Order: sequence, then structure tokens, then C-alpha cells
Amino acid sequence: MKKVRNTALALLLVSSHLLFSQSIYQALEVGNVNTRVYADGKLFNDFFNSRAQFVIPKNSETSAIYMAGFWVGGKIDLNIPAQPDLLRLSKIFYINSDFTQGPIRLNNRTGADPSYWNKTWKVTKTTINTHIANYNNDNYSTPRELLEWPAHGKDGAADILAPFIDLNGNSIYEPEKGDYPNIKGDEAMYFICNDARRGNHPDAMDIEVHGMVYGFNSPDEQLQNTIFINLKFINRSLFNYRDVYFGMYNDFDLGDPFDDFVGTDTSLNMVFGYNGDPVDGPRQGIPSYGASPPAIGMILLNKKLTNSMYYELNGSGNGEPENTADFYDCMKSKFKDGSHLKYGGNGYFRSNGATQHDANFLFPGDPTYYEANAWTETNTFSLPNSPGDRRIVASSKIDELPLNSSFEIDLAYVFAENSLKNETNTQSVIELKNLSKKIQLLYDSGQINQTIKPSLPVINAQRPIYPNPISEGQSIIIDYDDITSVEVYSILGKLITRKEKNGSSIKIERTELSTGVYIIRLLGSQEFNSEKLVVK
Ligand SMILES: [Ca+2]
Ligand SMILES: [Ca+2]
Ligand SMILES: [Ca+2]
Repeated sequence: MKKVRNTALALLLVSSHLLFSQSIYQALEVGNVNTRVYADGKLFNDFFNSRAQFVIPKNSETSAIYMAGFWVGGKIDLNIPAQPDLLRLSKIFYINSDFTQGPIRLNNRTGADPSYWNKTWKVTKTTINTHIANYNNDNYSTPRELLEWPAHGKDGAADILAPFIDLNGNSIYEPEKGDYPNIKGDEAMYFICNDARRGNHPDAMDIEVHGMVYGFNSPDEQLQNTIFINLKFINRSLFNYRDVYFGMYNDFDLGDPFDDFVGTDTSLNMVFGYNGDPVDGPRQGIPSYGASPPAIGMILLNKKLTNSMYYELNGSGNGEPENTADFYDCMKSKFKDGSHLKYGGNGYFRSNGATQHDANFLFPGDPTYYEANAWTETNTFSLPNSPGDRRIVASSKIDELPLNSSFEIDLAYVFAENSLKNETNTQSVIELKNLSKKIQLLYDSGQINQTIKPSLPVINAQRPIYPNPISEGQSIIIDYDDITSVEVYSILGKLITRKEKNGSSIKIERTELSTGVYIIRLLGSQEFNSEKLVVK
């Protein structure tokens, strides 16, 4: 069943179908989630069938999110007093996107050929570890996804695009020499898109977006029920932008899409969706979660959540944003009639329960317990809200975005079940908050966004080297018969130098290396041990 709200939208759906067919997707199945990522940045939907596609548990049919999409907006900084604001903004909104797959050509700021860039790149950690271990073997052939990794632009795009580990430090991606994609997680999907100015989008910022969507095949519930996203926004325009906002538009739909509640947890930088009643569904044609439904949240991991906002699907002054200014205002917690979100009621100033006080966050109270002054879907200071199909936009003020600069956003989508099965709709919110705290801690400890380090053989002492540590005035002589060359690596795995046997030995002078710790790889007809060398 499609979530078609009116005839106009139905027509839009049909007419846009041809457009989407140009944007390809791949399935991302990692941890407990089965979802989709499109080449132009659209997320979590089966747009070909207008169906929610954030399936969790992954072998079920139930989906927790209908779709999500990023927004970015700001004002051109002309530095001329009294000059009216020149607002620029691009967004992914339901089925419509201002972004097209591919990078921006730097010379004329047009989008690169979208048919060439109509790809997503999926790489697993297993593939990379196999590559690290085998790239030097004659009978190893580099997998296609590593060969095709979009490390470098062409046709006037930036030279360096997708991140990679560059073993020899020459800024050239050479998988045949052991270079590999710098992915996060156990499985990652990468895309590149842009909003370069086109006739039908005069408000484009000329921004290039690099996205990585990733997850973990971990037995830990906190990781297997979470999808992470890294987004990099690069200003390829001729302008400096100010008052820049990043927004993430989320249509949380836990199973049945017509009984949502939403909320904000400002201490966790999280917006979340939960079921409006203790039983999700049933609704014909839509798989639902039933009794004791789960909850879903989106955390901003590396930025402060500065605003959260919604709009009414059938509202007037508080209805769907339409023009660029409406979308920008939405990221600042304003409705399209320009009125600010108010604390209480449903947030619209005309609603019952709404106070005079401006609010930057939608339903920031904790729905898991009652507090007289805490605003939630059920504690509106009037009658409780009725559950319905909610969308919630989570925003962060980025401020300045000078030309040629960029900013990065790290996000996590966290799913939590009601493990007590106690037939409430809020137990899963308690569990969501606990899981989200753990995810943030893991992120802060560097365990989430760490990349795969080049691995060198285990250090043992078959062929020790002397002196070690090495001090000023000393040199190392390696004169083992069966060792014909050595490679010196930094502790991060970057090749510093390679030396061949000259006569009967290999010599490394103290003066060749700066103070620090290195890995010496000993090579002959076979690979020997690697030694950790301390240079004093
Ligand atoms: Ca290289
Ligand atoms: Ca539901
Ligand atoms: Ca919804």
C-alpha cells in the first residue's frame, strides 16, 4: 500500500517515476538491517514501488523508516551592507531530490555526466582484509569493487574524491600496489552527488556531497540494530555561505505509518519516532510490529542538534514546506507561515495547549514518564495528540561555509525493541535512549568511525635487528643471508622507505629517520617477521 495523500501527489509519483529510474540503488544488508542507498543520496525507500525499505529485523517484512533525506541551506555572503539575503538551499524531500549523482566539474560548476556516475560502491571489510593479505600474490586478482572505487575524479571534477589508504603516499589510488578504500564499519556503501545549478533549480548551492552509509555485523544489539552515515558537504561554488543549516528529514514509520508519535531528546542530540499506541497496526497490506512495538531514533553524533521540527500533512499555515524559504525556516523551527514553533499543543500557535514561548525542539519532554511541564505528544497542556503519520526534521546550525571548504556530519539510526514485551509503546523509548547513549560513547571512543589499518605480519623475533632502539650516531646493519630487502613503515602503515641489499648487508642510518616508532618489514624469497623499531 502506498502512502499517497492526495491526487496531486499520486500524479507526481507517476510522473517522477521515470526520473528515479535514472538513479540506481544497491541493497545494504548489514547487522540486522536490510535497506537501500541510492546514487543521488536518497535513503531507506523502495522508490520504484513507493514502499518503506528500512527492514528490521532483516529477515522480516517490517520496516521502521519510510525514507530519509538531507537538506542544506545558507545565505550567500556578499559582504555588502543592506543587501537582501540571497538564500540557497537543496533538499531531498519525499520522492523529489535537488541532487543528482556525480561530482561537480570545477571549471564551470556543472554536474558531471550523471549516467557515468549512476553508481553506488559497496565494499566489505572482509574484501579489504583479503586484499591487504594478498595483493602481492601473483594469482590474486583485485575485486572489481576495489578497482572501481571512485578515488579520483575525471572530466574536470576534483582529483581526489572517495577516501583511500595510500600505502606509498603518492596521492594516487593504486589497488594493485596495495591501496584500498578507506571504509568504515564491516560493510559500507559510498555515493557522490551534487546540486549543481540546473534550469529547474535556481536556488542550488553548488554543493558536492560524499556519503558513506555503513554498519557492523556485530553480535552486539547496539551495533547490529544501527546504521551509520557519514556525509561530507563540499562548497564548490564561487561564494562564501553564512547561516548554513544542515537538516535531516525523517519519515519514521514503525510498521503501520498512520499511528506515529515523535519526540526529541536534546541531551542525546536525537530525534525519534515511537508508536502512538501499544499495538502497531494491523493495517491491510502493510507489515506491522504488533504489540509492544519498537522505537527508532536518529542521533547527530558529531554536531549539536540545534532544532527539530515537523509540519502538518494537511495543514495550511503549518502545512508542508513548498518554497526554498519554507524549507530553510523549517530547519529553524518555523512553519511556512513564518510563525515559530511554540511550546505546547501540537506546536502551532493556534493549537490547543500551545503557550507563548518559542520552542526550538519538537516534543522535547520524555514520553516515558510524566512531568507536568514537559511537553510531549501526550502531555500537550490540552488533550493528547492523536497518533498519525509524522515526519521530523533534525537540524544543526553549521554557520559559515567558505568557498572550497567542507563540513562533515556523522549520524546514526538506532532501532530499539521492547525487550520486556510489556505491551506499552514507551518501553522501547527507554531502551532506545539507553542504546543511543552506548552508541554515542562508542563513537566518542573512536570505535565507530575507525578505518581499516594496513596490517603487517605479527611481530616476533626470528630475525632481530640491532641496535633497537637506535640512537644518534648509530646505524642498523641487517646481514641475514635470506633477507634481501627491507621496508620501513610508519606506525600508521605508510611506507617511508624501501632498501635493497647492497653487497652482503642492508644499512639503515639513524639520520634517515625522525624520532618515533616504525615497523621494519623484512623480505626475502619469503616474508619474514616485522620488527618494531624505536628511533630515539
Ligand atoms: Ca598510492
Ligand atoms: Ca506504526
Ligand atoms: Ca511517518
